[in-house]
Amino acid sequence: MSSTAHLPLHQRFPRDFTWGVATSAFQIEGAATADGKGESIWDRFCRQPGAIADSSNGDIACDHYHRLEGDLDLIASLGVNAYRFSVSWPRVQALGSGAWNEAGLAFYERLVDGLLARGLQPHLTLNHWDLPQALQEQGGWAHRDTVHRFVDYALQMQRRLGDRLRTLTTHNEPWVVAVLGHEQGIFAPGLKRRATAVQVSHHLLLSHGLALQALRAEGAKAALGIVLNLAHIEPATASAADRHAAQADDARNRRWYTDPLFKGQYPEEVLAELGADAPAMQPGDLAAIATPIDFLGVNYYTRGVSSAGAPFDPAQSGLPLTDMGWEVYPRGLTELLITLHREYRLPPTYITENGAAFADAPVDGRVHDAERTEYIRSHIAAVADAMDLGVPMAGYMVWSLMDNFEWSSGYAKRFGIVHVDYATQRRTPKDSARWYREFLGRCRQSA
Ligand code: IFM
Repeated sequence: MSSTAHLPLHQRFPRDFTWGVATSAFQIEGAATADGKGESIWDRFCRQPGAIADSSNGDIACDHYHRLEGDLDLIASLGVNAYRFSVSWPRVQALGSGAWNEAGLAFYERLVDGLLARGLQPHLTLNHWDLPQALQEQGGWAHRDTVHRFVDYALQMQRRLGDRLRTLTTHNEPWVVAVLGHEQGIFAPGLKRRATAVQVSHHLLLSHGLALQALRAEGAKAALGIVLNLAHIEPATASAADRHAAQADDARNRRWYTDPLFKGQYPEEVLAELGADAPAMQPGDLAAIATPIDFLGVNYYTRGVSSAGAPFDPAQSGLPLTDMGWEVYPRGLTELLITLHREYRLPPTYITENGAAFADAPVDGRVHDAERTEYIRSHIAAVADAMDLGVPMAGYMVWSLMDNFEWSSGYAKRFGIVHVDYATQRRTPKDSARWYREFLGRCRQSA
């Protein structure tokens, strides 16, 4: 392995590297009740008083559902070769079981065909959190039957689109669904019980594994995988207590997902800590979860800092912070990838999300988001550093194509490289989009 650190950044990536932008259905589509779409748990959660910072919802969002062609042109204009999006399950199957909604399926057919017509690889995610509300009424992800409903949904999407997808991801960020949605209650469905969250995490992983088996049995053509939100976790100080806290946090938040996926077992120390809250499992569950993946998707935004004492305050670290209050820490991405590769020998790995929220607004038709540009540039360099050290990186995708509904933060946090004026739905590429396009142009020329 040789270092490429002396080369200009655009010369550090292979010709076939995937470069993209990412979104998710609920965050951009709007059209919440159009053409037979059913209610999702996020539609319902947004209506709970106090759930969303600006009391907004996804009813209109970026109105992407009605602006598909223009948005596809916008993506193509960025010079990327890939687009990561998710399917709204209740748009294609209103109740999460039973009848399929032809209008919803047709929308995603147009999306995928529109990408291919523009020379863009489609990267589809099945579950980016908007579970049909009807399934929630029956227990949602805490209920084992939802696992089988999800497998049916995965097969239906493969039958309709599987021959045209580059990758098919089962779940986006199962930790968020389990912990924020079912333990902390700050995301849909807003439950606050640790045992439920743990059971949910198990069912998400199980449905991932069983879906992969079913998809392969039907001749999957797309590469199959899962997307995890992962942080490189460091101790606040070198003290033994802080180092122990970091190891424990790493086990709870990262290895709880990566160990079963790659090794077929949950971390013993977390099972011991959970005691009676450990998940109910059936024989064969862990083997199903460990069904080999074709790729891993990693969503990386910042590091984690663990302390045995008072919680670490990012504002005191001296590092730049994004609008989310998250430290800008690109080296953590390299460290994380190296740790994962050392522990599990990674399959081809994509950075499926990376980006930053900053408050920005157009001035004379331009948005000068130098901080976001530097964030993206420095994290792309961190990916190149990981490749130098042997990590099999396959692609990088910016979160996000455009400003959108940032869950419980509503529309106040802007992650896009394209600015959205929600009053007019006008899209304005920010300086970061211009930089990305120029950078990708240089990559193409030197490859
Ligand atoms: O907007 C989210 C996305 O839906 C999942 N990953 C993190 C992003 C920023 O918070």
